[in-house]
Formats: sequence, C-alpha cells, structure tokens
Amino acid sequence: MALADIDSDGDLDLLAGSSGGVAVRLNNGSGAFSGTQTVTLPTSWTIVMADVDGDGDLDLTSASQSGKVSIRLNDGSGTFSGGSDVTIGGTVQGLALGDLDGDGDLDFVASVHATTGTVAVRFNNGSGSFSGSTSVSVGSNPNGMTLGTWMATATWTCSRPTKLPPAR
Ligand SMILES: [Ca+2]
Ligand SMILES: [Ca+2]
Ligand SMILES: [Ca+2]
Repeated sequence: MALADIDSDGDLDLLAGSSGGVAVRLNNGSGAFSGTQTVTLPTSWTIVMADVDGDGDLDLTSASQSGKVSIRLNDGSGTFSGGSDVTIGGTVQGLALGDLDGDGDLDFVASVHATTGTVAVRFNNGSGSFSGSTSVSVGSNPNGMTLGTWMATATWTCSRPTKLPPAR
C-alpha cells in the first residue's frame, strides 16, 4: 500500500496492491476516495511512488512475487500506463529508490527474498528505463529496503542562554 499525491492537487491518494494489480483511488481532499482504476501488474509486495522519468509527477514502482520490478508512468492526472517490467528473479520483496550514481535521476535497489539473499541494483537512464546487472550478497531472506546517506563526521554546536529569563 502507498499514500501519495498522484494527481498533484495537494491531497494524498491511495494505492493498494492486490493479486493482479494495484487499485488507484483519488482523494477528494477530505479523505473520501473514489475511482475505479486498477493498474494491471504482477502481484505486488511493495509499492513505492517516485518520479522516475523526471517530469514532476509520481510514477508507480512495484516489487512483485514473480521476480520483477514493474514501472508504470503517471500522465500527471494519476493515470498510469506504459513503463516496463525489469526482471530481477526470485521473489522481489523490498524496493527503494534513490540517486545511486549521482546523475540526478532515481535508481533502485530491490531485495530478493531467498536463502542466499541478494539485493539487485539497477540504474535509471533518466526516462524511467532501468538497466544493470549488479547484485549484492546480503543475509538470508532480506525484506524491507531503505536508502540513506551516512555522514562520516558531524560537528555539533550547542548553545544556551547564560541567564534564565525572568520568572513571570
Ligand atoms: Ca491527490
Ligand atoms: Ca513522473
Ligand atoms: Ca541516478
């Protein structure tokens, strides 16, 4: 499941994975959801919304039981089509997006749930097409994924008033 403003009207819309697709329901601004759109996809484990083609709207990425990461592009109004299915293999369970190679577009990492677990790394060409074959060995049965930047050093400056303000 995911909540994201897919039609850029300022409210959070609802995307729910089910067998055979992802149901898309639009928020009217007060938390009432409507619509009938179902994006046909392999059974989804994880849905992540991210602008993979750099056009300003949130696209749909989904990690599936059938070993694929599926990408469907938003037309700006919350309707999804096109994109591609990137074959990873196994059961892809966790998915996270971030700019891994510093070229300004969002790449992805996807965890393959297996006894000898791996994380697949795929790079975006800037238009939402992903390629690569890098695979990182991790522990058995990896699930959730996240990407973060770790700072090697940090300097903290703390200050406080030398005198307390007068009591009221
Ligand atoms: Ca919305
Ligand atoms: Ca987009
Ligand atoms: Ca990138």
